[in-house]
Amino acid sequence: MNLDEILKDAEREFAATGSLPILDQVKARYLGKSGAITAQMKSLGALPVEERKAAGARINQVKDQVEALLRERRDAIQAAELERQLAAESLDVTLPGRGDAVASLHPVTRTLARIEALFSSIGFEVADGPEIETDFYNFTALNIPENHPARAMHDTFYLEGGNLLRTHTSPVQVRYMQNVMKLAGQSQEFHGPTGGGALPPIRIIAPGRVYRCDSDVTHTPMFHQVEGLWVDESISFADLKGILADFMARFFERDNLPVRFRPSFFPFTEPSAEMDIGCVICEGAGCRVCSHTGWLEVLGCGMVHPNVFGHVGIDAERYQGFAFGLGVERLAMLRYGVDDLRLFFENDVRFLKQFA
Ligand code: 2NL
Repeated sequence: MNLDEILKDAEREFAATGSLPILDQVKARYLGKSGAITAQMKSLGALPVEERKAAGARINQVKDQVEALLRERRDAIQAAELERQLAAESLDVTLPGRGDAVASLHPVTRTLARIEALFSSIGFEVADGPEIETDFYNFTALNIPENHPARAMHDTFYLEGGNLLRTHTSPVQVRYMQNVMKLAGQSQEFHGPTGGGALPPIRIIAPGRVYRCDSDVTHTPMFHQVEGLWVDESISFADLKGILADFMARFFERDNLPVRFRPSFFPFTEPSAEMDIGCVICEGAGCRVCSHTGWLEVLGCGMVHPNVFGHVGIDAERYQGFAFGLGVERLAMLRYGVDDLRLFFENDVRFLKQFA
């Protein structure tokens, strides 16, 4: 093959190539170890000495031309690829923005805020504490016996090392009572200047997340609870009834909301009760939500058990108190007419938007 043909072929083949890896393969056919130009170089040795110099110069000239063609083609392919990439990644800066949605509070957050506002308005302080608790604060101090089913592995999330995720917010109230004793100088560990004096009234609610090993249509492993506690020298079950009946009437915005208390049992209160309100969905006529009874169970409550006072060093002969615990998701469902607990945990914006 003569050099002019080699040059023409190279030009044609380069022009027909559209990608860099293929171009490298084509290049090898001319400039590679067994390429056409290389073969020409090797054949020089067979020529008579006087012809070699001119022939060699001619081959080098063509080789330079092929290399120049190659560079040109490589640059063109690179430029085309860059062009393609820029076109694909281009931004249309004239599109309308997407940032005009207004956020809103989650219905559970709103319900918590409503409960806190109502109790704050009658002098309750809002207390909080750790979600990771010890066995003592979550169970022992609350008079929950060693063999109680709530302490079992399948009901409570235990952590390595023996701590656990609190199953109610009562531990916050236990810690609060301990701190009041310490500040009053009456705790066993701390002997302050006021030893022997009266305790200040303890009037708190403890809202927050709680955890139970439970998951089905009506239970989630994390949910929200509000517990409440009022301790003083003459707190009675009548105070409990008045405070809680008034709270429910204000929470549901009903002037004459029927309430009733049924005897119950909790290890941490004695006596204990469940509180029902007249069904706020059917006004007592009977519906699916109240199982056609006209009543809704809304919380558990009772008078603080003397053993609980004993665990925090409060004199149960001198002080009494009532306590209660309620589920926030349940109150939110009743107030907003939500019929499926799982909606609170799916973060579907179409659901959440309705509470803006
Ligand atoms: C429920 C309702 C309840 C309490 C929680 C409480 C807290 C202290 C002392 C005594 Cl520090 N009681 N909390 C009382 C009664 C009911 O929760 O259904 N619990 C399983």
